[in-house]
Amino acid sequence: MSAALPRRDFLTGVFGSVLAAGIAVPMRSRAADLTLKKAAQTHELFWGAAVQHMELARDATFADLVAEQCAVIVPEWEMKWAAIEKHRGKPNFAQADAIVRFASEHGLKLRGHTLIWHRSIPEWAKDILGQPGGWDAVATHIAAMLHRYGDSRFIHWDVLNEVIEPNDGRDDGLRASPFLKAFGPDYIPLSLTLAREAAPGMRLYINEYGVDYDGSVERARRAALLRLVDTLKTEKVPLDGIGIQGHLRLDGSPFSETALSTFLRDLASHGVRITITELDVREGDLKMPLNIRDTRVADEVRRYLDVALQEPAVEGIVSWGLSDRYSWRTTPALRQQGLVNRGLPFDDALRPKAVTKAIVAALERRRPG
Ligand code: 9MR
Repeated sequence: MSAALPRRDFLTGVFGSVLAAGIAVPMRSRAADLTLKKAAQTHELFWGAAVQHMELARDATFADLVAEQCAVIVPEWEMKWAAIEKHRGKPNFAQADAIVRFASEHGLKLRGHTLIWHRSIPEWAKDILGQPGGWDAVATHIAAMLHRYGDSRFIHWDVLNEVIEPNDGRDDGLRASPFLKAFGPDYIPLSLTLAREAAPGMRLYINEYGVDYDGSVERARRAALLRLVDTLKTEKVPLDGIGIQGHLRLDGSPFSETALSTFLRDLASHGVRITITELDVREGDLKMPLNIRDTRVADEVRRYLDVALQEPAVEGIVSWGLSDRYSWRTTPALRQQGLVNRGLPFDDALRPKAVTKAIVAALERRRPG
């Protein structure tokens, strides 16, 4: 692939190679017709990306790429509790609203992210969670967010994020978070129930990380998450979906196709839908030749999506960022050294690369559900 190839010609090329491989897909007359959004929609999936409001406001070319490639956007941090309610009782929705406005201006849907996360608790709330009235603060937050953002502009809400942590040593594998310490494991069904009351039509998700590979911790995480879903479903707690974050990495972590596909099947058998919610790849060596790096990233994503997309309950994919220009993986320290992690669909210059092609090809291999 030529790095200089314009985006749309590249995607036409992808389409051409899919046709050459003998897979019947309709030929499009306009190259721009094939985007991640369209490739996903053809297979009844959605493509989305996490974005930050300032990227959209300051970088028009990037904003155009988001509108062109995504059906769904996810606020990367603007809807988290610590961002919304820095001062108790004085929520500031301006940054979150900016993302919602961008979505409606461009005909995009949103995934809400996230109501209850141990890493985004306002300072004032940390102090009161365990005290009388602590639960009221949580409940007020859930209700306020869903009254404002619980309508049909949103396809899902991640009510709870990262509630599993086997390393915390509990028998149930739940994270010993400030929420669990203050309210016990019931905070999970209580949060979901409040979310259902506040937004009866919303699809409610639990979002989890570290379930993709096949090391001992990942196995324990998968088992704990399945147990949690089983309990919640048995108790008829409102839960519609499980988000699998899909933060991949090139560090040689063991991967098992069978373990991943069995896990997704087991989840689906409990009647939940599944979204890959935070897809990206953490590279190891950022100093290797670009073509080798890009091939490795593409291979990792292909191997993962080829398993995940064969599960009919998977309804969509969200990448955690759309371009390497804006990725939490490229820390300020890396950027300062002139290094950029290349783990997202488009590169730093907003050009497609090997992974873009791998994603489109994996989407094309999705069997009809
Ligand atoms: O990428 C997000 C980063 O910009 C924020 O500063 C951070 C704290 O809000 O959250 C990051 O997103 C996380 C996501 O919400 C949950 N899974 C892990 C993501 C990366 O840390």
